[in-house]
Amino acid sequence: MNKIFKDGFLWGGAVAAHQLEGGYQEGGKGLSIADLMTLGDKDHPRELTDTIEKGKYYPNHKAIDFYHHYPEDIALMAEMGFKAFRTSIAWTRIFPNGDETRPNEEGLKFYDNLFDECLKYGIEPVVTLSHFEMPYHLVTEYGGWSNRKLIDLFARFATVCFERYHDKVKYWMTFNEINNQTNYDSDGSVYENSGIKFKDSDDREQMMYQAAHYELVASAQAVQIGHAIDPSLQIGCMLAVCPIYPLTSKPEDILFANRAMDTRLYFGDVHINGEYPNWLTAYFKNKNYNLDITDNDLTILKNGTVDYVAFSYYMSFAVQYPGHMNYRESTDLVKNPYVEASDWGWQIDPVGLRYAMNWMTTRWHKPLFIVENGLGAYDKMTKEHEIHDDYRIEYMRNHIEQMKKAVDEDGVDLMGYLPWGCIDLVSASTGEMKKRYGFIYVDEDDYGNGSMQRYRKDSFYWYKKVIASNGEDL
Ligand code: P53
Repeated sequence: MNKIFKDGFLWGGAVAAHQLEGGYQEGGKGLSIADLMTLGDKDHPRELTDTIEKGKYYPNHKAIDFYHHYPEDIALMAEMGFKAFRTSIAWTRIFPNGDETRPNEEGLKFYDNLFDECLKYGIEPVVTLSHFEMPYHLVTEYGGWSNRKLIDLFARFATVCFERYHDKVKYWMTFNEINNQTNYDSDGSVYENSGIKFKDSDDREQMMYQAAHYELVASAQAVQIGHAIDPSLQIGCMLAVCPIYPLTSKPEDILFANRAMDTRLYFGDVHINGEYPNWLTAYFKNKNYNLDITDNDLTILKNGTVDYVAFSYYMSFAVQYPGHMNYRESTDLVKNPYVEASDWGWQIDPVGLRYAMNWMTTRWHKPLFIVENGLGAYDKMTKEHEIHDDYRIEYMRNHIEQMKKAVDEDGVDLMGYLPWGCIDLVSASTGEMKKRYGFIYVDEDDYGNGSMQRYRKDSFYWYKKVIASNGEDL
């Protein structure tokens, strides 16, 4: 038995409400931003429509119908030996419009049942409060997170969740991949994080920093609320970690790569240190950004620092100095000649995981929790209902090996490993079903056709063995 990973290491998997539940109008659920995103693909971004338009397909409406299948699905995860299962609470099941004063009991009940189902098998639920699915009403009536009022509405939602579930859920995260919106030129990323739809005249970068500030304050407030309700709760932040390398050893490339990484991960600095880093304060000043950041906000940030750092890891990036220090993700990334990429162009880099874990440990001195990792790939089911996904096994094996080195040789404090989309689900970036991550195959195509039957992939049996041996048998 491997002794590298500590006792109680949280092996399991991760999903998000809007990408698997379906039942988008059941149990009193309100319309979320994810319910208004059409199907796209790797060359065509998902459309963000204002209403549900006839003739367009919205994959999150049905997703994999986890809303009705969850007992069967959790049983399969238990069969793999899961110790933990990460999901999110759909804000719209609890507050359908987001600004009601009283929560929707039917929505609360659904998550009671789901968490009980996990606990029945000794599976620890790990819960994200906000994972790309705020109520759409908050977009139309408030302008999403460009509005300070969202801080209080989020606090109300967080309070209800902590009060209701604190006996069942110990591990929490506030905002999923809060730093994805660093790429403010991507309509989808800012919409998913902040519920903002830009007009042509908008200063996208400034608006992103303002929205992120309100979210960081809301997060810090939620940490304080959660700890007041139950001091034993572990509340983390959640970052999309894509380390950024300099393409060459040219000093300007190194300097710029550092700045790019600081830009993507300053969110972590605020979550963990409770204050903005100097370079960013200087940057706001030099850009003449007049952000609404009050003294009271700064106090809240200081008093609401997180207990651990949860992160996703899929890929690394590379940059070359573009002649200025203002990192712009939509234009500044270059291809790294040393790594391969997935069919969706995500650069596969297991060593980058070890690099990132070292970077974060040195910088933040907090326990780390890998709450997403995996390979989105096309799977084929044979006539015998088998799925030979050796490419996925190889991807994970290589990443777990680097994880071991980080813990064993570098002394990283790692809480667990929860690979993404442990059951096939709707892709966040493209809306496709065929970009699959699961150990469990769901017989459903991009348009929701199929038997919806679940099947064990080869990786299912492999991962079961990995968990049983605590990471020894890869
Ligand atoms: P999909 C971009 C870069 C890294 C992670 O992504 C990202 C994204 C946005 O898609 O998202 C996370 O489904 C996210 C999940 C998402 C998963 O990675 O686009 O937290 O919701 O499904 C994989 O292949």
